[in-house]
Amino acid sequence: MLKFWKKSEKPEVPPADPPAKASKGELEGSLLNSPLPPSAPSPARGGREKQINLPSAGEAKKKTWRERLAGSVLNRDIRDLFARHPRLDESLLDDLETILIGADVGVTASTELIEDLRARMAKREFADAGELLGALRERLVALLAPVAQPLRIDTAHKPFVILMVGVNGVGKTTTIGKLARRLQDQGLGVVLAAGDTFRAAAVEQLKTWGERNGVAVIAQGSGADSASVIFDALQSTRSKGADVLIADTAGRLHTQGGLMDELSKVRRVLGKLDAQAPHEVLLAIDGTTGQNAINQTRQFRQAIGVTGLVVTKLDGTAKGGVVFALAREFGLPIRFVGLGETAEDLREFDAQAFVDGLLPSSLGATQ
Ligand SMILES: Nc1nc2c(ncn2[C@@H]2O[C@H](COP(=O)(O)OP(=O)(O)OP(=O)(O)O)[C@@H](O)[C@H]2O)c(=O)[nH]1
Ligand SMILES: [Mg+2]
Repeated sequence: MLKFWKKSEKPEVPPADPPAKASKGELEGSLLNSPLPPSAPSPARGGREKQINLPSAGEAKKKTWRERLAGSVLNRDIRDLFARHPRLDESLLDDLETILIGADVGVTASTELIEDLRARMAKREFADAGELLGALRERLVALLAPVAQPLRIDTAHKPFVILMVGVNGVGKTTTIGKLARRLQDQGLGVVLAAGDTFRAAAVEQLKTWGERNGVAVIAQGSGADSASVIFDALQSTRSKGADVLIADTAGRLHTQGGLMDELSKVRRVLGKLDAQAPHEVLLAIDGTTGQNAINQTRQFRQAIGVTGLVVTKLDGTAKGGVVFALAREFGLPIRFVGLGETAEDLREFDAQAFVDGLLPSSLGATQ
């Protein structure tokens, strides 16, 4: 974050197109960037001087939920549907149902949502298609609100142990990097365990992340036993007196029994040092995966007991709907969503901001 001190009352950089009402997630995201880094020069304090935050190269890319989610299939298809000047009739409901299912919301959740709208349309609750979209938005927020439960680091556990699991390439290691940075910014001492011992490159990836952000990474050579790396890391984190240990694990197919058993071993071994560890098992789900996300969640839940989800890669052209399917099917807390590749793109999950981003009310105002 570059900071300049100017006498001007007006920021030189206009705020990026905010939504009508800033959501909790957006406010929280912007506050993350507010503390003055220790290395920043101490500014001269004078009468009307005003602090202006200019984004650094990385932060310039930080976008609102709406900007990040605008490319989703759900957003695109509903925008197209409403742009065709829909009439408030059965065929609108049919088209909406097809779009929801096609965007991975899931057949059950989609049917329930449409049945509710159908009953209300029959009671003439909606004056136009825009009002129907408003009702759909409300139902979607209501579906997600119970699972929008932020990760709370209970400092009674020292360290608080987070185990990151998921299938190959979903964004586990990247999410660990982003999360470490976030927790550090909150003043917590973080240590990372390179528990993905399958590939040397995985250890390097985590080490690079640690070096860049000044976070200690506990690793052994590739081929080491994952459970023993994580066990050593817990001992070492304890002796350092750090607050949080985040352990990476190798990506595995939820159908690979042997590898899934390895996760139970990690839990068992950690339990020897702290009966309650890991305190959080975060399952990373790739937001572009579709309905397979349901199978993955079911299997990882059985194998290791998932306590929270991170849905990654929802930026770009993800369908967006899998978040609703997961919420309806499991009711597991969704801790974070990944809306891009930089540290700032890991956002605490916010049901209202997510629905606003996917389906802005303006989509219904096109008739
Ligand atoms: N666009 C986007 N890319 C992401 C996001 N999260 C992760 N990625 C990218 O996804 C790719 C895979 O990320 P990794 O963190 O290596 O995934 P992993 O689950 O650790 O992979 P394995 O260790 O091989 O199982 C990388 O190119 C990341 O930059 C996200 O939220 N948005
Ligand atoms: Mg990895």
